[in-house]
Amino acid sequence: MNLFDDADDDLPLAPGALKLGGFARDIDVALLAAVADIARDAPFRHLVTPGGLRMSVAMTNCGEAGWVSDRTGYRYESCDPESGRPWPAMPQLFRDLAARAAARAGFADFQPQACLVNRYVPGSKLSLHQDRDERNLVEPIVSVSLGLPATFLWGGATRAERPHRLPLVHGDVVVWGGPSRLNFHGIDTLPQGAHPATGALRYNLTFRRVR
Ligand code: MD3
Ligand code: FE
Repeated sequence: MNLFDDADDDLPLAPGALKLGGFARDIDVALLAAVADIARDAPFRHLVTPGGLRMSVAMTNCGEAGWVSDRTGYRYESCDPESGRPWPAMPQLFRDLAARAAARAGFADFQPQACLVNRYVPGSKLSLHQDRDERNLVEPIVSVSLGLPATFLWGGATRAERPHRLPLVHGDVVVWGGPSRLNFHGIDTLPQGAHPATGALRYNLTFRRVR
């Protein structure tokens, strides 16, 4: 008997938004190996916000476009500004996972263009924000959590709404589409911890159509 079984259920969060508990757990080793490959080509870096603050989350990308931030703003770029080369190709394993998850949430034929890879250490956080740098707001965003558990902060359509708190653990996948696509959201300060697959790290992959 598994008393924690409900963590692996499909959990509707809002119209168009569905948590698939543990959906990526059985391919975790391959996903993490692919992240390591990507980071060899396009190393994790701490981007600077337009306001001049260094982000505590380290980021890299793969796919035909990658999200970047600097003093001039936020945008998607087809080349890594650090190397001047195209971002690493998106692994087929990533494409297949994103498409399978999206399909299960009712979004057929999802073909992500960009994968932003976030890396958290204990103490890192992602302040409440909206994802609105994508020209395509019809397709969902698919997110995959690996490593240390985190508390996802899920706000409403305005910054004023106090966010709900949702635990995200290793292998969880969430498909964010429909009316909640523009909701404010973030990740609370990551607690100390150690995970068998990642040590003292949390990774999050987000798959997007951006153009
Ligand atoms: C809800 N990443 O990269 S993933 C981000 O865990 C980001 O690193 C968080 O927010 C992370 O922009 C959360 C879940 C997520 C991603 C995008 C969303 C939830 C979302 C866009 C709209 C609504
Ligand atoms: Fe976001």
